[in-house]
Amino acid sequence: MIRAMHNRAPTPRTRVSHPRSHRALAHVSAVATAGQVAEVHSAPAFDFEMYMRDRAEMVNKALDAALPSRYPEVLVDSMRYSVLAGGKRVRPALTLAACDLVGGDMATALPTACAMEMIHTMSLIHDDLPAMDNDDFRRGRPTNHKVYGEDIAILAGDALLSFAFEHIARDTKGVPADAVLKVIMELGRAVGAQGLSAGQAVDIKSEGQEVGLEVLEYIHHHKTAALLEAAVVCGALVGGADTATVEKLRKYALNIGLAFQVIDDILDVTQTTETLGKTAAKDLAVNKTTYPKLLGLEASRKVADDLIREAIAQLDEFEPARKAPMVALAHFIGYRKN
Ligand code: GRG
Repeated sequence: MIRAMHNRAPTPRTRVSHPRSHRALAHVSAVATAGQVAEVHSAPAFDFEMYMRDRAEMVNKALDAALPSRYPEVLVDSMRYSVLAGGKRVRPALTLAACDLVGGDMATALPTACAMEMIHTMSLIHDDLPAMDNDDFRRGRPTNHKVYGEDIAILAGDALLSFAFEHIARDTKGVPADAVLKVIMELGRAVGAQGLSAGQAVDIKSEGQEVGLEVLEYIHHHKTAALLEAAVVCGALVGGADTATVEKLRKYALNIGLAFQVIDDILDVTQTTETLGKTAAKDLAVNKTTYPKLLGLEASRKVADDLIREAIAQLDEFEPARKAPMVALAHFIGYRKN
């Protein structure tokens, strides 16, 4: 059902009543039984902090080695400035975890994981531009265009986007060519006119407008969930997953993807700029429609909880120890503070 919402174009500026949209989400809570939730909470001890530190270190090293570092310095400095500025590294962690979950060799997924982070960073650079969200602060430092100028920031984003695909195609080793092709197709779709670009276009054009839940879900699915979906699905493809498993993991990803943006909306009004590393209360300032604005904080929190539960329910067939990282990543996304 989430897949159907993902593909369907909303009617812009039509207000959809909350009850209908809530019915759409109602099955979410029904699917995850109390037993499943209990199983998640009693899963074997798993040190998520250590896991993420380890994954971030692995990805940061690989990014540093992969990113170009020669002439023209201004362009490569600008690319490296934003990519190596930190960030939670959730998308590459998901790619590596999905590959591992389906029995693949994580090393083979490292170029794809890095590509996810390059494209994510590229989207942040462009999102922060004056023509888009016009932000001065990202990952705890001045935004790319504040340091390098708008012209170079645009080019750094362009270069990161194309380099991501080049990196996957050239540096993925030990994976059948047809799986690499599928990865490139998934990623291309996720960022194009049916993915991030679409979500961003509708988001921008909806600013200051009366927007209902259906349009908001369209924006969140495309602007945010699409790349998280690609991160998980591409990790599974590199790991050699069969179609049924890929599609299960896609559902997991679409649920955590929507939850990610619902939580982002909540954090915008509940956290400080310092905690977020980006300007807080920005959605309010530009009168953006968000989940808290449409539903209130408590109901938004419940939507996120239900989505996380539904995501975890997709992992039923895997043993607790094997799925622990994917379960912990879902929890982290649902309960993060920045
Ligand atoms: C990729 C072709 C292409 C176009 C991009 C600008 C744009 C079109 C889309 C904007 C996408 C965007 C910035 C969505 C917001 C997603 C989001 C909640 C980002 C924050 O992610 P975190 O919290 O950030 O993972 P860190 O800094 O931790 O990585």
